[in-house]
Amino acid sequence: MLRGLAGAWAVLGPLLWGCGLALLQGGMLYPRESRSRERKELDGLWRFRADFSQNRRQGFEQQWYRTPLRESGPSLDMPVPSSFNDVGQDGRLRSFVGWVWYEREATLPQRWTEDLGTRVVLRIGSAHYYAIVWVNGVHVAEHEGGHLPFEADISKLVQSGPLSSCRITIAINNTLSPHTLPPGTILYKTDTSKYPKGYFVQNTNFDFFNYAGLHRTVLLYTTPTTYIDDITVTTDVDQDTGLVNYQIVVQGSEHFQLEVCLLDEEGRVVAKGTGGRGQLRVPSAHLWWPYLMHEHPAYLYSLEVKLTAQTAAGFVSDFYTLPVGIRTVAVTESQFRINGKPFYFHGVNKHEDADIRGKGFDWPLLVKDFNLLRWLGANAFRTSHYPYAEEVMQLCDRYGIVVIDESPGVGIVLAQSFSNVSLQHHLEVMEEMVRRDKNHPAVVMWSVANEPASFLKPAGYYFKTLIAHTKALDPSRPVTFVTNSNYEADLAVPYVDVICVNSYYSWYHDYGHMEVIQLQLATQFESWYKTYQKPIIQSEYGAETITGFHEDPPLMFSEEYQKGLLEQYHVVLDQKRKEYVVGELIWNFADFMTDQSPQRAIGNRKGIFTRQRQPKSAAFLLRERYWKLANETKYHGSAVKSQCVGNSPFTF
Ligand code: BDP
Repeated sequence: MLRGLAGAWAVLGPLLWGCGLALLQGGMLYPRESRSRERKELDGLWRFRADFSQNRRQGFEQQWYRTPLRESGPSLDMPVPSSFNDVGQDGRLRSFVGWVWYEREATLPQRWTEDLGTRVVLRIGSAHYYAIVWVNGVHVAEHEGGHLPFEADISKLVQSGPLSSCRITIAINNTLSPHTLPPGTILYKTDTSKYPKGYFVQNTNFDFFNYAGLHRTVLLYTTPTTYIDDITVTTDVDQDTGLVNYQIVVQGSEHFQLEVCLLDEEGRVVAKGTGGRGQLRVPSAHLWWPYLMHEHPAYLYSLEVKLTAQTAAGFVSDFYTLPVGIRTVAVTESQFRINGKPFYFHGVNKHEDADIRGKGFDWPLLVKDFNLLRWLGANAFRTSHYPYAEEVMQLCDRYGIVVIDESPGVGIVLAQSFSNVSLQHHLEVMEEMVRRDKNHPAVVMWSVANEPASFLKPAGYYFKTLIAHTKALDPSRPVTFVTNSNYEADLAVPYVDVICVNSYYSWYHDYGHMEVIQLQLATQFESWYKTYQKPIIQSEYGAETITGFHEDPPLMFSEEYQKGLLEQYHVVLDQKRKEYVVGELIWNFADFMTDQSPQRAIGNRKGIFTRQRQPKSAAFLLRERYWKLANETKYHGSAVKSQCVGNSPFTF
């Protein structure tokens, strides 16, 4: 039985998106240059100060945003994008909790400040966790949540006088509370025989370091004052005709015309349309296929949108080009299907994490990671445990790496974190996430959370509401969350389309006893499937491994143990993937930083690559397996060669 809406999509697609869109306020298109749009990145060195005052509020009391930061006290140079934690030598900054202040001046082109037909927008890709923004001392934006972008229209401010520059101040607070996503608690330690007065620690229920700062690009961009605010595209296939449903939102005027044009990779026009909503038909369409599933994976068309509007100042035009992949996604009782063919996820879980920059976006790191993924023969990853940078999603579209897009709903275990306040925020985060990532063909499923206490009573209502809301926002994709609860106790799994299960047999349970893995894993799969008859993904499994530790027979933490554990999992995965298991995602792609604890030897070491992206023995094991799986499950084309001329594993 088809659970997805793929069948009815051709007819219902545009209509359903209409319903979904009504819930979203305004667009969040990725800022691209075009004939009508410019962009100016503000990456580089910013001035920075952490507010070490007792109540962390000195910056507000003294209004540090009113004058240049250097006038209110000493400041440091801070790179953007980067976490602030690991770039300095001050241990207090590494573990700082509270408000930090960033500031820089931006020089603006004359046209931006003088042409009143130009709209100037300040966009912050990610500020973790809570941010307040001022331009020239005037409050322009506030945003909660560290993994999604936000914007402020600053045209009026920069066009109100003879200005050629503007001063941008951003105050960021990394404190996590039971109602933030992810949640956390601040614990005051009041025993004065052990702790100084006012001593507190930030506690969390997730296993990665709470890096903070301006993690992604901060930029200014322009549009005309009447502009393309949002575009939503969904696709379907009818025989060999691709269907592209589009919906465009315009702001600034009610009198406008829209023309859309779909171009293939050679730049040939393959379909045209007019108006704010419609369907383009592409005969003999090239479908967007995942990496290794087809000879020409990740085929992208370009949707060129042209807006012409009549304004008081005359005619204005706005242009925006969106990459479009034509593909379908559907879920049956035992399969995950892409373009009607069974798809098996063989991939990884990742983190945005690296030496020095922490969670700061970095192009060399990004390209290295994608080269490693392709070397590995991985066709998918989960954005554990928060939405990744938009540039990451764009590369997934271009390379055909399939994504399970996860919200920052990680560590929801306290009763308070299931309250209506928390739920309301979580619903809003899903809106922001769907709004940002809805047009990526690589995104095939939303994950609303990782390992919540889904056995607690309030979890049933919480996840029923959250998943229904996400489906209302985007009826075209399945929705899941990742569970580590017992199949009999879990109150949230009834609402998912695909069951994603994490398990750490012979690591956190029966540690050292790899001989029990096969039995326990088979029982896990059979219990879930018997109860729900839904496809299952092994969404995490792995073992802590310190590169260079060798023990044979294998002992925990050695490279041999990691390999041995994976091999035991693979035996069962090979049986069950013939039935209803539709994927396996190793924990983790690379070692990553965590809070300090007796269980963590400078971070989590379950990577198959080190934090510096060098392979452990398990990486070679997995590589062999993934290329074999690719050969078995590919749809089209000759055998996938992992060793071929030029030593490139990527050609067919
Ligand atoms: C899982 C979590 C993941 C952890 C992993 C581990 O989902 O974030 O890093 O365990 O303990 O439960 O290594």
